[in-house]
Amino acid sequence: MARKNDTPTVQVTASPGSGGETHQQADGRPHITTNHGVRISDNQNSLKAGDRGPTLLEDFVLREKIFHFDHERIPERIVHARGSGAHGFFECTVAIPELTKASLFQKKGERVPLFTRFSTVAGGAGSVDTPRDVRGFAVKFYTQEGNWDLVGNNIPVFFIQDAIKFPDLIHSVKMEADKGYPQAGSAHDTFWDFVSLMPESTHMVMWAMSDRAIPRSLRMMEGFGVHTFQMINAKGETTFVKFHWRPKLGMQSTCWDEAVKIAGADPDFHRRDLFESIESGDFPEWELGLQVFDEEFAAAQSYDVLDATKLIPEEVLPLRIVGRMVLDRNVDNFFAETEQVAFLPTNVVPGIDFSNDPLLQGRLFSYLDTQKSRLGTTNFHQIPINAPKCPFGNFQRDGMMQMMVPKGRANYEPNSLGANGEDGGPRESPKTGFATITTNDDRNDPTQKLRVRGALFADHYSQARLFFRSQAPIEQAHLASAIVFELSKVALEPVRLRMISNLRNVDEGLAKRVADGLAMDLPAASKPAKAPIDMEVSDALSIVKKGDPAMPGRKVAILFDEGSDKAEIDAVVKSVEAAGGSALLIAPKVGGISVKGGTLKADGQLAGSPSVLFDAVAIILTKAAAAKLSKEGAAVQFVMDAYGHVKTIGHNTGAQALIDKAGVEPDEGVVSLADFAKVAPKRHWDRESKVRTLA
Ligand code: HDD
Repeated sequence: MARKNDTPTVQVTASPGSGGETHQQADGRPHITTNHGVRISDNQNSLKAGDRGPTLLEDFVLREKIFHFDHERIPERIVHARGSGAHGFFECTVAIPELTKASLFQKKGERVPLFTRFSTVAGGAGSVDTPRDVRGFAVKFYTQEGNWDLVGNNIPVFFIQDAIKFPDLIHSVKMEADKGYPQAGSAHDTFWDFVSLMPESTHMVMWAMSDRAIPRSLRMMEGFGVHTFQMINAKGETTFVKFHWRPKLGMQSTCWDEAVKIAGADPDFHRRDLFESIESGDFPEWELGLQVFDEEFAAAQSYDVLDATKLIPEEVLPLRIVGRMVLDRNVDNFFAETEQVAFLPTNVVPGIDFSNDPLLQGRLFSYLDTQKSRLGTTNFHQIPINAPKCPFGNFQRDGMMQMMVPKGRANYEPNSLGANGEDGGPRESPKTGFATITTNDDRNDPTQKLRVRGALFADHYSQARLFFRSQAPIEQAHLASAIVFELSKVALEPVRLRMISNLRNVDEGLAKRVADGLAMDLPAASKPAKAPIDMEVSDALSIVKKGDPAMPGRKVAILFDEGSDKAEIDAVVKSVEAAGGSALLIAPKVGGISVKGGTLKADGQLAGSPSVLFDAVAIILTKAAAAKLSKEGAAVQFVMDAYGHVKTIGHNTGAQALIDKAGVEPDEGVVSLADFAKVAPKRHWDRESKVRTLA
């Protein structure tokens, strides 16, 4: 359930036992073990049959080691594969409660931890750091209200206006599909072909061909949220906002010739620069600036603020600096942290919201999807670098690599398990939970984004009532009995009561029958959100009212034994088959049984072919066989069940003793062999009240 994500410590070589001396060598070093904790005595030699013999399959130490190695890599990011990250913090330098209720902006001096990853876009994970390319600038704030990911670039605009063009853009810029090159560069046919056909890319091309695309250091780049976002304050007032990161060191770029030479001299130039500066205590720092504006401002511009290929010049709308980001800790493990970090533009916190920018809207789909593909499980949020640092929990369960062990049975909501003294799990927070800003970005458009259902959806009972009232009496009895049975299995009395309260809105008679069946007092009716109405009864909703079933597709059993009349048996088989059913012969023994007129083999042995497997039964016996089978439990049960399950029973006069023994009373469903096929598929519901009590 809800848990706090403590800073993870990963012991690569230590036994994962209780710690302490027994898990350490004499010199204090931990034992090397298998993944399952077994100490390894020799990590240098595999197990062989003799000193020059083949390696043995038995060597689980070798196999586990190679197996794990074989699976070390995960799919690299489809874009931004090459990246470098670091831990740090965000500090609010100017509180802005008038703009947003987001907790990280409420108090000057307040800090939240964060993780930032910078990246190139086009190249693979092992490509060089200094191609001419856009740089990713992604920040994950671990706030007390959940993670906020600001997934931006070092350029304030983008190539395309609509996310539907993103796969085309990326296909065109990455290495060409047939050749597999160039790596990490846009200087090739397909990229320029694409942008030449996409006039909306022109602005971004200016930026991408500028010195911004060959930064001197990751520490010397600006960052941008690119899109227009929204903020909402505690009073519910909203505003548009664009986010900017400003490097304390100022901006600097390389010369192109320099960038090319650095690629050869030090392919890891930026990664090394970031790592070493943090290692030496020279912590990179950025200011967070906001461009804040309203609908009136937006409407007054010559471009659409929802268009990600446009920026708002600072001279028109100056930045308001509200905080700073300091990166002060390198990762302990590149893979566990930088590679596994999963940024999601959908990660917003109360106080921050999206706009209708169609590029942003598409991103809201894409990132969650890609993380499943990259990290292999919907539980990627449990990986320490991705997990919130505030308590979190819900009713999502299971999935690959589940690390949590939730207790109890509350894995759904609503539930009333808490009233029973159980842990009912977490609940919605209507006041403090994230609530989408309802107004449309175009405030003149009355359409609202709402989590609601239309007013008529509130009628929950009229059609339940229609269904119940449309059933034949026997069907109503079955339905009531079924609820009685199910609720009798419910140990939580308030649940039974609540259910009966609800049933009173369906049909008073039904509620009463259920209450009686459970020997409970009838509780007050629950108050429906909308009072039910009486709809015209519909016979089409009833099985019984649709008429008697026909023979095709039905199975009939013919019980016989030694001495039975083959002619009688053949006649029943023929009539059943003629009507479209299938007849199967059942006898105490399956091999050749001598009957009057020949020998017959049975399709099923009596003990293994109870009458529940058939739609109707015919019993064709001699008097002697009937007397014998009356002492045979399987035979008596066969008939008793057919009777109890209100099936048609056809029989000859010889079978009477068995019929009587099974307690069969004459009714329209107990017939002679001559009439059998006509009524065989039918259930004789009038009989049911004689064989069981229904609610
Ligand atoms: Fe994206 C990664 C930035 C548009 C789909 N994107 C990714 C990363 C950054 C950006 C910085 C790397 C995050 C990391 O370090 O792990 N992307 C942007 C910006 C965009 C943008 C600033 C436009 C303003 N992206 C964009 C669109 C789509 C994507 C329109 C798809 C419709 N982006 C992805 C992705 C990636 C990704 C495929 C690959 C790896 C990942 O998400 O985690 O889902």
